[in-house]
Amino acid sequence: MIQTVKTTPFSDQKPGTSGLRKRVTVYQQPNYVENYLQAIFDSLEGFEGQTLVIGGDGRFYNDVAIQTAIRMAAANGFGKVMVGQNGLLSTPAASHVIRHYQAFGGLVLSASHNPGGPDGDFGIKYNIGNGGPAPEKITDAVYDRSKVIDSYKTVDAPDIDLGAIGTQSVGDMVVEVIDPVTDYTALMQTLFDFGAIKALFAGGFTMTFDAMNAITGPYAHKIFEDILGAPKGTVVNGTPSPTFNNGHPDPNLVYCKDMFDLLMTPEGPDFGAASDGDGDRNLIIGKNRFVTPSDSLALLAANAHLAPGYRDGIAGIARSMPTSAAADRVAEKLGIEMHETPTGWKFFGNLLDAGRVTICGEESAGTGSDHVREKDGLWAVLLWLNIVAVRKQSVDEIVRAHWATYGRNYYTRHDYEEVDAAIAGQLMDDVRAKLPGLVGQNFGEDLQVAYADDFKYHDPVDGSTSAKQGIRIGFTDGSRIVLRLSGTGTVGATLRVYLERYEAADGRHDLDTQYALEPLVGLAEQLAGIKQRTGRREPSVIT
Ligand code: G16
Repeated sequence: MIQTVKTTPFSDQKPGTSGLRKRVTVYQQPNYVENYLQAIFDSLEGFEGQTLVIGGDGRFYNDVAIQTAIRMAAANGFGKVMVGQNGLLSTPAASHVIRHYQAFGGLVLSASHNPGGPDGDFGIKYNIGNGGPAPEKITDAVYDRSKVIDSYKTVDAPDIDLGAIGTQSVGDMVVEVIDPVTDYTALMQTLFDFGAIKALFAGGFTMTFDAMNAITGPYAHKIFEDILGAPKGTVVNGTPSPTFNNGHPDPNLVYCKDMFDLLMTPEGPDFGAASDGDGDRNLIIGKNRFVTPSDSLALLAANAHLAPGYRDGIAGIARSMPTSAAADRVAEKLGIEMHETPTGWKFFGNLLDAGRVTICGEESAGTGSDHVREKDGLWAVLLWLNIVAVRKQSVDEIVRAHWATYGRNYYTRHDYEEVDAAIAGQLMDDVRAKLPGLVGQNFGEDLQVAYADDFKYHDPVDGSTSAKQGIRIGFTDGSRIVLRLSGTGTVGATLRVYLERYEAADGRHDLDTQYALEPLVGLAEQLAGIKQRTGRREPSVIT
């Protein structure tokens, strides 16, 4: 029954920041999915008879790839596949299911916040037994294998009925279709004070949650409306659609502008939130107050003890390098470990497993904790609600009080998307070449370069190193310019410019962010010549 099918390698199956993301049309090439899956299985050892979790965000091509993955898992010797009903599992829920059922690993089928549909993006990511994205040691092996692969294994079996909860079989392998929401919801109930949040809603607190026609809809309806008692209609765009209803499921101020505008009006709700395609990112907006992801990380870390799951405090905090240093100040005050890692949730895994950090976060709208090994959009929303319920203050009041204690890190990211890859690479090389000469130089009245380097990470747990993780130019006053190329884009290169300026606790906290960062924007342009090289007059996206 097991078939070995001949194939020829593709040269472009190098996993990026988070798995292999490509246009759907690339994935639709004959054997493209099969090659990549076989390259993953060939890079793993010891899964004979073990369980593989499979889930996705419901985007176009999920159904096809899932059936292929099930047949190949059976042919490669897995004992069992657990798959979410209709192929659905949010990324954090998949991470939880892997951990909860002690699976060998899992396949997460998603391109996250990238658009879906026949002309959109698709992705496959392998997660290891701790529930987190495979570390570079594995993703490098997968890429190496993909370059020489000459056959894959599958079985001749009909499709599984993904709609039917319960057990079926493919060859000798058991396939269990599970409800995607149940286990995750139970986990959230162990972490947060659902009674306090319920009382908050019962007292008239209003919220709008935008599931962006993506995976969090079923989870959000269940948790916010059914369990916590928020009125029906609190969750909008709550039905997952293969094309995300032709939307762009990225919870930022560009794609959630209507929500932002609503929250800035007196008639708007008290709280607005959104999550992305696969449910791991979050957007938090209070009435009259957008909370930047970097600030959100710092605030959640500073207040986590107000939620039952973190009552005893947190062991440490980790943030990706481009994320602002706001969380560092919290860690310093709490006297706990602080880690700066490269971009990519996979780099937090070792620190979480070793118990050295409890809360992690990134400027790219991801926050999470040691409850799973992925960032978790709904977790962040629930922790915010828990904090608001206990402190009995608005989001705006909580944010201002935080700045008054720790100071404010003004922060923005300017993205230049779909830039010619060669031009972007040259730009980075040229800035890199300037770095040694920058230290000690003064720019304008108060910007003196304290350090300038290409970030290299030394993992304190397993001793591995990851070089060339982004250019950092730091100034003596705590300001920073960071430049790096995205590892999640699917066309050309995306240049990200991250800008940060620190204003002390007794300083000015009410400036417009773009205004506050104007000198640094100008300096980044002066050093990198972005406009002239790319021909762009302005960034594609400002977050
Ligand atoms: C992924 C990674 C994150 C990263 C983000 C952006 O998130 O898990 O760690 O911050 O991509 O990466 P880049 O700047 O390389 O595009 P997601 O939500 O896309 O899975």
